[in-house]
Order: sequence, then C-alpha cells, then structure tokens
Amino acid sequence: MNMFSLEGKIALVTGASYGIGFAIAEGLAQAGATIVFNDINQELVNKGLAAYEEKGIKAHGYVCDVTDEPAVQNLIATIEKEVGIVDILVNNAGIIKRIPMCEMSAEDFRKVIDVDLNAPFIMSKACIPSMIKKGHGKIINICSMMSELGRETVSAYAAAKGGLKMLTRNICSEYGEQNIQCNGIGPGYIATPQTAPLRELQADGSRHPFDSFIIAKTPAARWGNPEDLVGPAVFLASDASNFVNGHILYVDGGILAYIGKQP
Ligand code: NAP
Ligand code: GCO
Repeated sequence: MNMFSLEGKIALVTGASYGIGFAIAEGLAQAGATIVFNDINQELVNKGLAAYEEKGIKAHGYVCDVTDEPAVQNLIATIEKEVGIVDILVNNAGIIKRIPMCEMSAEDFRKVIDVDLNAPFIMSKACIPSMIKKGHGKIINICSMMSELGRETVSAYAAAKGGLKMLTRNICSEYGEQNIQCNGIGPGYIATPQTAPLRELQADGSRHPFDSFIIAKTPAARWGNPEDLVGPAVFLASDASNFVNGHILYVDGGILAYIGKQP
C-alpha cells in the first residue's frame, strides 16, 4: 500500500535508543524512512546505534538533551546539514517520577514537566519552520493513559501528558493550514524499563499487585509491547493520515473503554 510508504522521508525519534522509541523508529525504517534519533548521553546513543545496526538499520544518532533549547536548535541544524530536513518528528523521550503529590518537591515536579511537556514544545518549535518551507510535516507526540486518567503518585506525569494532549491539538490548530499534521499516540501499559518496577515479581514469586491490576483493567488481558505501537505510528507518519489532525490515538488494549472487572 503506497499510502503507508515512508520512502524518502526523514524521521527523528527522540530518546530512541531502546524501549518504545526504538520500536517506533524500527517500524518507521521498515516503512522506508531514514532514521535519526537522539538520547541524553553518548553511552545510550552508542547502545542505540549498535541495536539499529543489529536490525540492519543505518540510523543517525546524536547526543542531545531535549529540554535544552539551544542544544535542540543546534541538533536540528546539524541534522539538516548532515541528513536533511525532518519530515516526521516523534516526541518520545519521557520520564516519570512516582511520588505521592504531597511528598513531591516542586523541583521534581518541574523536571517531569520539563522533559514530558516543555521538550515536545521545544522540539516541535525547532522543526516546524523547515517543515513549513518544505510544504509538509508530521509530528507525533507520545502521550499516555495519563493524558485522560489520574492515579496515585503520578501527578506531575499526568499534568505533563494531559498538557501534551492539548499541545498536540494546538499545533494542529496553528499549523494545519501549512500541511502539518500533529497527532498523539496514547499507549496503554507497555512492558518497557519505565514500567519494570510495576511488574517486578514479589518475594514469593507471585505477580506484583499492580501487574495483576493492569491485566484485570485491560480488556486485552495483557500488557502491551512496544511493537503494538508500530502500526499506529506508521499510519500517523504516512500520507494515509493526511486529513487526521489533532487526534490522540489510544493504543491501550481497551483500557479507556472499560469500567473494570466486576467484583
Ligand atoms: P524509557 O524506557 O524510559 O525510554 C525513554 C527514553 O528517553 C530513554 O532513552 C531516556 O533516557 C530518554 N530521555 C529521558 N530524558 C531525556 C532527555 N532529557 N533528553 C533526551 N532523552 C531523554 O521509556 P518508554 O517506556 O520507552 O517510554 C517512551 C515514551 O512513551 C515516554 O514519553 C513515556 O512517557 C511514554 N509512555 C510509556 C508507556 C509505558 O507503559 N512504558 C506508556 C505510555 C506512554 P534515560 O534512559 O537516560 O532515561
Ligand atoms: C504509571 C505508569 C504509566 C505508564 C503509561 C500509561 O506509573 O502509571 O508508568 O503512567 O507508563 O504512561 O499510559
């Protein structure tokens, strides 16, 4: 299906040395895109480069902290010089701090907002002018169940991901006329290092109570895998979604549709 092809496109995926970002980048590469990624330090970038090479993907990796605006502007200028104009930006880099709100310092709260909300603003702002000049652009923001739902201990993350949903709609509102589509993917609970503490086996070998809770709360009755996000990402990066804008595509095994298992 030609409309899903990403041949000739350059995709920049942030924080994509491993986890969800890596899986999405791998999928975009399989659809034909040239992959560019960044991560926070050289060790992670090297780990990512080796992992892409192992998959037969020639990726371009850069060290860049997505919260550092001058560094991001320098990154985009370097990519434009060394690879080309970014057609597809995936704002994937993210962090979480699980701390009860009244015990959380304002500094920790700000750190989460900085990476999960301010950085997609900084990255998008750096990419949009060249996208406009080129006549098209795709931005995919990795949102969350917490773009819609709250839970104990994740106040900063929920505030950031709720904000990211609205930043997505605002980029769509502001730049839709310039043929830029900005959409979000809202993953459900996905098995990655970020959620590993929620799945750790108990001392007696039984499942973590949160693990059992998520399986019961998910109609698909399982955690998602990073690969579950690949099809939606290719769709939102491709011409197949050219009239889809400002939408959050939840890829959650049905969590948001479900009231939960009856007792
Ligand atoms: P992850 O395993 O923690 O990977 C995130 C990547 O971003 C890591 O490589 C991380 O580096 C990098 N990063 C963090 N801060 C950065 C910064 N300032 N600049 C550049 N890179 C930075 O997370 P994941 O589970 O794959 O999640 C990826 C995205 O999906 C995040 O936005 C997350 O919130 C979202 N998400 C995850 C789930 C889930 O269930 N896993 C569900 C919904 C949404 P370090 O290793 O140094 O931290
Ligand atoms: C948590 C989790 C979540 C997920 C994800 C859900 O502690 O509740 O880490 O927030 O990572 O974002 O979509």
